[in-house]
Amino acid sequence: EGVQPQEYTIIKMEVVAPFPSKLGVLEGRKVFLAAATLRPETMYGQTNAWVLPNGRYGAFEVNETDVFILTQRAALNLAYQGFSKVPEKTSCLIELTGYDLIGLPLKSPLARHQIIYALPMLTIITDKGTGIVTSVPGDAPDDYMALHDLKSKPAFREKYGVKDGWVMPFEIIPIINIPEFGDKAAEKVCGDLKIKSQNEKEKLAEAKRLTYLKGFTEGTLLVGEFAGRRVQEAKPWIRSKLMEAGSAIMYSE
Ligand code: A2H
Repeated sequence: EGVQPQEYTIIKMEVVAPFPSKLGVLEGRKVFLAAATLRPETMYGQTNAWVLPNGRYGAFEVNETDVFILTQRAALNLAYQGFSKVPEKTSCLIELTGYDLIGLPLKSPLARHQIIYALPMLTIITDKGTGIVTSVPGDAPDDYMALHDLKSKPAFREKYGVKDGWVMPFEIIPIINIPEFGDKAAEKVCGDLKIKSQNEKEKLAEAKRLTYLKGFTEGTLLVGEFAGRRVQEAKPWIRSKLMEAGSAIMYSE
């Protein structure tokens, strides 16, 4: 845990019915994978969600209507921030693992594709955020490499039961221009640093450092309602719009 509180936007990625049998008890409810992000302005570039295959998740009632899938730890934090059916307690309908979530079809706010899929990422940390991550491979080096691993390694897809149709149709979406790195900053920086897979943690930390600051201070949006605007300017606007639409909430830890 850091000393400074981290302010995340939780993006509500709706699970599209009919649900698989593992999620059968949730049928008829509004169920969301709850993804924690620091970059709500990048949601135009979503290609999938990430889950940790061996991660332990649960489906929690956050109010009268909505069910969030996330870690128990995040559910308890949310309960103390006003997001639980039972004040200051979690209300878990069913325990799940990441394996149960792989392949779920999702409808995510601002995403270009009608449906995107939950896919395995091996570097998710379960004691940070919600344990669910939304994937923006144009801008996030971790997302770019994890999607690259799935696309380029059939054996990796097979190992986790990932169907080609959940991965192959989803190309990188250019959403932000950074003068030094172009329109697909993550691809450019991962290439420059010769990163080979999602497991190269030190190189990826460097790639994140290079893109994250420059993206915020020098980036310009290429798509959506705020195309042509600076990232710095558009970020709070897009976050507010997502919250007003009921597609996102704020979460801190
Ligand atoms: B970011 P910080 Cl486009 N494990 O969202 C691993 N990574 C996680 C996570 C977890 N449990 N929870 C959140 N994250 C990711 C978008 C994005 C992000 C872009 C560019 C950079 C970026 C799309 N993925 O993060 O350690 C989420 O990915 C660069 C740091 O709390 C979240 O924001 O600082 C970010 O890491 C939170 O990281």
